[in-house]
Amino acid sequence: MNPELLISTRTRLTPFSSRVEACGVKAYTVYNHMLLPAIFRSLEEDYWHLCEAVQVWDVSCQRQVEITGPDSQKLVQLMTPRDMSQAKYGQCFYAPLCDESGGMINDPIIIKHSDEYWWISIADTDVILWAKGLATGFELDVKVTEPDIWPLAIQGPKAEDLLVRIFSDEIKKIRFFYSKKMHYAGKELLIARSGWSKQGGFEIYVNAPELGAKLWDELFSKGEKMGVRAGCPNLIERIESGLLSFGGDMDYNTSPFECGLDQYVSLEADIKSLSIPALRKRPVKTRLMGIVIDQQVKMKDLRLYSGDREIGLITTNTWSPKYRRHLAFAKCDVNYISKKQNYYVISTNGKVPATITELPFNFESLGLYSYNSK
Ligand code: THG
Repeated sequence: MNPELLISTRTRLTPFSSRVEACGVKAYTVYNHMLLPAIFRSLEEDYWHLCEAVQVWDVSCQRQVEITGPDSQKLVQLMTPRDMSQAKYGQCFYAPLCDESGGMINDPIIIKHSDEYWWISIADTDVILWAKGLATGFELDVKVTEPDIWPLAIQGPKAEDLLVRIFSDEIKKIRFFYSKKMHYAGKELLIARSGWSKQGGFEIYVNAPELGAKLWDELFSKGEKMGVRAGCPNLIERIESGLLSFGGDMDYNTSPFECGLDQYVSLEADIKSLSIPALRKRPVKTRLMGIVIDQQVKMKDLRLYSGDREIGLITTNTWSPKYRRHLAFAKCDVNYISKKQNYYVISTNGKVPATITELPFNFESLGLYSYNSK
C-alpha cells in the first residue's frame, strides 16, 4: 500500500482544488507548503497530451513574494545577479537569486509591475524570509508580503487558441515573457506568456478565489472540442526541455554557473547585487550536464561513472518516449567532462554506456528525431 498524504490547512487549498480532484488527480507533491498535482492519468499519457493538445495546471504553489515601496528595485537587484536595470513594466525574467557567497537561494520568474511594485514568482524555498531579512539588514524602505495569488497555467500547442476564445485576440499580442492586464468578470487579471513547459502557453495570475472556479469551468467548456484536460508540470517534458527544478537539480550550495544559468548572470553590469563580488571569484567545481543513454534503464544508483571513477550525480532521469532514449541531468565534476571519456551508469542489469552533452539537449545535433505518439 502506498503511504497517504494528509491534507490540512498547512497544505493550503486553492480556488481550483475541488476541480483538480474532480478531474481525478492521482498524485501530489509538496511545493512551497502547498499541494502541486504531479500525475492525472499516467506520466506518459499526460506527457503526450501536453505535447499535442492543451492542459490547465493548478500551479498556485508558485507563490508571489511581493515587494512594494521606494526601494523595491534596489532590493530585487540586491537579490539577483541578473541585471534588472533595463526591466520594462510587465516584463518577466527568469533569474537566479543568490546569497553573499554566490549560492542559489531560488530560481524564480521576476515580474516588474512598476518601479515600486514587483513580484518574485518563486520555486520551492522560503524567499519571503530571505527578502525580509535583507530589507531589515540593509534598512530598505520596502514592504515584503506573500499575497494570495493563484497562478493557473494553460500549456500546450492549443493554449493560445483556447485563451483567445475567452480573452479575445488581445492574447496574441502578449510576447514571450511579457504580461498584460486583461479584464475578466469585472476584474483585472495579469496574464503572461510563460510556464514550466516548452509546449507554449500562458500563466494567469488569479487574484480572487471566486474568479478561479469560474475561469476553470469556462476553460473546460470552451476547450471541450480541443480536448482540454487538467494537467501539471510533467517530468518527461521538463527533462526533454532542459527545465531545472530547485532542490533537485540545484540547491543552496550550487552557483548559477554550476547549473548552467550563466546567461542569467550579469557579472560585468554596473549593479549592486549581493552575490556578484563572490560570483566573480567563486570556482566552478561541478556542472549540470545532459546524459543520453540508448536504452531504457532502471538505475541501481544515481551515479555517472568513467573508468572506475564516480564523476557525477544524476539529479533526475526519465525514459523519453519521443526520442526513444533514456535522458538524465547529472551534476558532473568539471575535471572529467570531455566527450572523449567512456561514461556509463549502473542499471539493475549492469553497466550501460552513456554520453554526455550540454543542456538544454540539442536533439538534432545528437542525431535524434522525434517519434509521435502513434
Ligand atoms: N512560472 C512562474 N513561476 C515559477 C515557475 C514558472 N516559479 C517556480 C519555477 N517555475 C521557477 N523555475 C523556472 C524555470 C525555468 C523557466 C521558468 C521558471 C523558464 N525557462 C525558459 C528556458 O529555460 O528556456 C525561458 C527562460 C528565459 O528565456 O528567460 O521558462 O514556470 N510564474
